[in-house]
Amino acid sequence: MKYIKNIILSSIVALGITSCNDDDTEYIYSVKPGVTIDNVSRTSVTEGESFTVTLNVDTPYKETLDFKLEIVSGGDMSDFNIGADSTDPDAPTTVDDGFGLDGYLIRVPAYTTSYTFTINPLIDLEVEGTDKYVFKLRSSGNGNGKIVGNDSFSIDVDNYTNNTLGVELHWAKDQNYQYLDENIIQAIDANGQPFTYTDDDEIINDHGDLCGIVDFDTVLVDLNSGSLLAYISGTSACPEIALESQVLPDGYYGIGIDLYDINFGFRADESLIGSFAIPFNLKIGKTGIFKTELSNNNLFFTYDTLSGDNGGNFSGLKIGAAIEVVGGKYTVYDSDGNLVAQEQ
Ligand SMILES: [Ca+2]
Ligand SMILES: [Ca+2]
Ligand SMILES: [Ca+2]
Repeated sequence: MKYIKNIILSSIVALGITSCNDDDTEYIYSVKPGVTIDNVSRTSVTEGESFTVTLNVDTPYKETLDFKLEIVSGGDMSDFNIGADSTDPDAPTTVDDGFGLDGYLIRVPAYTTSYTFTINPLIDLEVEGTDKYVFKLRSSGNGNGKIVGNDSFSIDVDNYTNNTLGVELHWAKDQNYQYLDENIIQAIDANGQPFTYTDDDEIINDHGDLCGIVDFDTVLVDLNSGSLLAYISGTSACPEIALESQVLPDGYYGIGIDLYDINFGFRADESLIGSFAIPFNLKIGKTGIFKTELSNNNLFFTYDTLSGDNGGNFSGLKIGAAIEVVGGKYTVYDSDGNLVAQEQ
């Protein structure tokens, strides 16, 4: 009997040691709540349509249960987002967050038995067939919950089509540059009068994403009359994307790119040394029906006129591409007039 007691005692001591190594001893005796993928609201959608996924929790828990949603096949992270509003989605995780592959955190609130979240397959310019997106849910973050049963689900996503003009302008690039720091110093002379002088000028090497430095907008131009017709996309976003601009009647159009602003965030005594080109990539199409793209590395430079310096009067505008529309079909040319693609 004494021998058995000793065993029990040493077991308790062992448990005690385990508990001390854990942040919170009471978890040792608790069972993880089991979470089941209970319902996927649709079996097929078209890009732009949302569907919901409902999770059931077998035992309500006093803390949130963290899971991560990943796309396994059929698409990638740019093909969907999650959240009640697809235009203001939840923030995705990245590898830097320490949750592994890129995905979305799904946080089941404390004390709930059922939780529903929304997945939004996104409209894009791509001309595609039907994709089968396969998603996987895994325990993540605080690891409070565990998946019971099937941890994956799938949905068929049909290509969305629209006869309107779609334009995507991309200009992300990590750019190296140098700037001069004049170290302008404000001082007071012997007579108590303020004066400025420059101390040792410094040349500083730096780099930055042109997405955050340059602001382009896109504008539709009638190339027959030379008149500006409308903004295609004039936001602070990078890239500038407008997937459903307008149906273009037969005619000859320019995709104008307006250089609105360049802002390195320099202080008054700092200035760019030299200059560099601002490359862009332009995708043009009818959403889901026709798409082509071109790149240009020598149309825009850092010394170009900025529209924003002139009250947004389009003085920074250049024609990035031309579209000839005949019988509703597009023929796309680059800024030098070279044929890029023709809609069949
Ligand atoms: Ca797609
Ligand atoms: Ca598509
Ligand atoms: Ca812009």
